Amino acid sequence: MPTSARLESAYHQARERYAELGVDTAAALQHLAHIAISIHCWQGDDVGGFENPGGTLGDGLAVTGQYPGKARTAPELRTDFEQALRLIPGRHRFNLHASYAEFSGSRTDRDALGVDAFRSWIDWAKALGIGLDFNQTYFAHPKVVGGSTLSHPDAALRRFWIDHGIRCREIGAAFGQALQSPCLTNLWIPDGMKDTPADRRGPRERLLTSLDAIYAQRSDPRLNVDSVEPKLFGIGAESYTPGSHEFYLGYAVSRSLLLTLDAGHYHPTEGIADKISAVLCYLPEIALHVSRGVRWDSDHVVTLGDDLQAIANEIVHGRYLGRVRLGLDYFDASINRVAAWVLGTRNLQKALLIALLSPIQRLKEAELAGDYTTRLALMEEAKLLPAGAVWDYFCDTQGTPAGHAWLTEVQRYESTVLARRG
Ligand code: RNT
Ligand code: ZN
Repeated sequence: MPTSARLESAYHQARERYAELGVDTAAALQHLAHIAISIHCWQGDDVGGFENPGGTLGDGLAVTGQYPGKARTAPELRTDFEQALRLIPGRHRFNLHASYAEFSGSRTDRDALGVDAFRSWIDWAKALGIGLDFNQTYFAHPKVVGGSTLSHPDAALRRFWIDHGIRCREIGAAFGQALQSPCLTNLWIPDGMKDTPADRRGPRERLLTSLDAIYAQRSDPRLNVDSVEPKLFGIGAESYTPGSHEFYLGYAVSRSLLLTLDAGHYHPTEGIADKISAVLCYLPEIALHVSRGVRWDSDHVVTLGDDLQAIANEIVHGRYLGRVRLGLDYFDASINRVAAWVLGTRNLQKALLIALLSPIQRLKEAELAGDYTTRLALMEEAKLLPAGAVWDYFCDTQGTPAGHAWLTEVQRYESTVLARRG
């Protein structure tokens, strides 16, 4: 039997099995096909960027691994991402950082960045028919002083970074305009203290004032939407970060911004899944950085595990799909980087599919009736339902490889393209 026919017959069996539980697989696939994930540029080159070739990362971020073939230039990164896209079903977005600016001739520092440094990215995204998202870059720069940017005691230094934030929001709006798709411009800063601070208030109040200067001008939400990303701790900032969860939650609610929940930014056993329905009581929309911390905020490639499934379940079962902007945030330099993109994105899609295929109506009914036995029994039964057959069928009908066939494509790309890089 040809592969497609085999996948289709497995799908038909699965469809019947799900129908017995009141689950409509066709509706699930229809939903899944429309979920766009914002895929991060920085997995492709170990968060290097192109603004300052050979620069070091630091400032709270660390990438480990020496896998050969990383993208050394923006054109290489684009080609690699195009290869990843061919192996990921659906239509997605690309999430750039300001440090991925490309200069032809004179360079501008981050406080004076303009959309011209991103023209090639825009033209490329337009040709691919995808939207762009954006991130302000407050790391890997000499003006990160003593680990601080927007909360630094020096007003001139803060001003530099405020101007960076303003420029990035303008660039985000230009992306939105050029691509006819609103850009999410995210802000994360590395500011913090390695050891117990004497003053927790000062940096927070300075950060608040800096943020108010960055966000003084409202964006047209049809072009650009803004989000702020909290973090509890970081490398070299183990004891204190001014931009903690409470700080930014209050900021986002009071200033009508989005909040970005990053799965690696909390205590090691604290997931973000349970935060979604809480925060969405107060904010119309949030953004996610789906990531995987192993013992710390290590940004491992996202795998299909309990934490990821809990996030997907909350979004889907809470009917929040239209209010959560899904993005990925991880960087592993120890494996093929195109594979890392494909793996993490497909895993998030699989988790969303499993959530869409869950017999949630029956589960909610059992819960409302106080029948927690049925709730638990059905939840456990659902774990072995044939979601894999539905996923394979989805990949196939979307014109992307089903099962692990994508890996052969990555290996071919590695030997013909990546292995030739110095
Ligand atoms: C850092 C934040 C931030 C970065 C990217 C590169 O802990 O998660 O989102 O990972 O901006
Ligand atoms: Zn993040």
